[in-house]
Amino acid sequence: MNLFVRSVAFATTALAASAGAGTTAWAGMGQPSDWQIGLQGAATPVMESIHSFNTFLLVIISAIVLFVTVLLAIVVVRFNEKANPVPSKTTHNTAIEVAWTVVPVMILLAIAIPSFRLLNLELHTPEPDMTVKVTGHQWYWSYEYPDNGGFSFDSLMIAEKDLKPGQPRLLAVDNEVIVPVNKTVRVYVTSADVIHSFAVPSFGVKIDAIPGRLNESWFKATKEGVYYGQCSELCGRDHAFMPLAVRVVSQQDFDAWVGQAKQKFSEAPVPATGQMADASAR
Ligand SMILES: [Cu+2]
Repeated sequence: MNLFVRSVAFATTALAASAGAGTTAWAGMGQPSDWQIGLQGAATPVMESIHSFNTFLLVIISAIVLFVTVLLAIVVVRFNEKANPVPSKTTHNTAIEVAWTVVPVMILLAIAIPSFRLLNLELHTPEPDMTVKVTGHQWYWSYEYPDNGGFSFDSLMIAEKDLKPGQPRLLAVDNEVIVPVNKTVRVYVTSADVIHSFAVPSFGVKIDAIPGRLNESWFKATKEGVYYGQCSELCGRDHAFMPLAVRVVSQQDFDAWVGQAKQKFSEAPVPATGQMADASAR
């Protein structure tokens, strides 16, 4: 019995430790990785908070699982018919009844407080440094930079046969969203046709793109790099083929890109027609 309890304790602790570590050590940054079991790496303060909350919950649920397993083991071993032929007829125990009401309430409170704090962080955009407007289409995204000259462009997935080395399959796009590092970026999200969802796991952002409505979210990327996401609301035939790619660069590189982008995207306004002429490529 002691050995059993000890092995359950060991297994649960190991599971909690490995899954907790998985959120940072094993998970990809900006994209999924092989054998990943945790969340993607955190590139914004919001995602860092999501990581901590996730780890906190994991500790709580591991402790509960351990506790219930131990109780169950005690019941099975000590109170089976052979070990305990004459069962007690006890029906009430005030102390235990108060405890099993109060303790779960305390646990729920301990979860609710950081949970609401996290929701508040996600939902209240701090004073933004710039805005990007994101529009979902069947089946691609378009982006507009109202604070940087108002240019806009479409962003389409690169077909598998056209991928360059290092570009991830089903995630790489022709025109990435470029944003400066350590700047608060407000995203306005809407849709031109059906409901899509703008989601970048490493930023901790997921918000629906709804036709006729303007949703708002924000992120402040603290690490340079490319962060991928996917449409996260089933939107039709090519739902799986409208990835999001956000490249976080230094302010200097961002300014240089804005200069080029203004020219590039104003010269040839891209007609938003069905881009899936090469659907056979996938
Ligand atoms: Cu979709």
